[in-house]
Amino acid sequence: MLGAPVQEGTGRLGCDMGPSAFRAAGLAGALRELGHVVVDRGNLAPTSQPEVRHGNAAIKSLPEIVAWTELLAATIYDASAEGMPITLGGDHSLAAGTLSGLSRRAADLERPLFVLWLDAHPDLHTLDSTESGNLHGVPMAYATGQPGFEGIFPPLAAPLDMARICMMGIRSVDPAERARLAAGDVTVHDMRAIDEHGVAVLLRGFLEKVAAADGLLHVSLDVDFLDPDIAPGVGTTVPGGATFREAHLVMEMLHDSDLVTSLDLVELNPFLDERGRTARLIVDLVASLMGRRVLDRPTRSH
Ligand code: B3U
Ligand code: MN
Ligand code: MN
Repeated sequence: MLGAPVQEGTGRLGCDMGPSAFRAAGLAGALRELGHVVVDRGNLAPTSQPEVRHGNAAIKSLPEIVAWTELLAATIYDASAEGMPITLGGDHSLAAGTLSGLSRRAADLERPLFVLWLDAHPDLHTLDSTESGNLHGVPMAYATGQPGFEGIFPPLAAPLDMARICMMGIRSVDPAERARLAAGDVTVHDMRAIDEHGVAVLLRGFLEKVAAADGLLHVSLDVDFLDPDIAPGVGTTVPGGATFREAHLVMEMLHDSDLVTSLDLVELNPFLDERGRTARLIVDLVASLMGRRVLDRPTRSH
């Protein structure tokens, strides 16, 4: 576990308390109860900020986010050699750093990196296209090598192949992101697809691809993937998100696949939460991902 209390990527304060809330909700204990060895490395903090600038005047806190990206890229690269890094956010801009570090690890291992992006948003803005200027909206564009990040963000060992990304829960897409998704071959299972087919069928198809390619699998879980009725502790609530059971089923299937090699938990804002219920829900979801199950034997899928 690594705390990354970055909040400058959102339009509001509070995500910096995310790592503390995950700890207070019992994340380490829940994983130890399942038999895992858990090491909490505490919270990271960048020590200096680069002098970076961009012509888009809307952009907020560019030096802070670039500093976090550099720090996380190096830290997650190292941590991925030792075990399964779980990055406790912090806002989703931190995924620029984790994906950068993991793409370097995947290149070293000569294994393809796959990403399951659980989010209401694709976070596929470039520095030029973001209108809000909130840099939690850009990590996917950076990680997939979209133009305009060069010389500002750290260079990637290899850009993430769009064909190895699966997004689930998507229900808020800006026009520039829509155009990028139309041009690339990211698999996008929006809420309509989930309603129509169910999460199990959609996720199984992706997991089969990861397994067939002997890939690394990074899971990036944005709290707003979940319906705001069950997960109010997030700054960008979008109605119509994943239900309690859909989210647990995704996590249970991920556990059974034995493919997940790293995890981001992002966008929890404890200031907006109701007595820790969102933090506790995320802890329970991570427990499902790490092996908690209803019965002491695998659940039969047929
Ligand atoms: N796409 C919008 C909204 C947004 C993206 N990510 C979150 N919100 N959490 C933007 O500001 O870029
Ligand atoms: Mn996000
Ligand atoms: Mn989101």
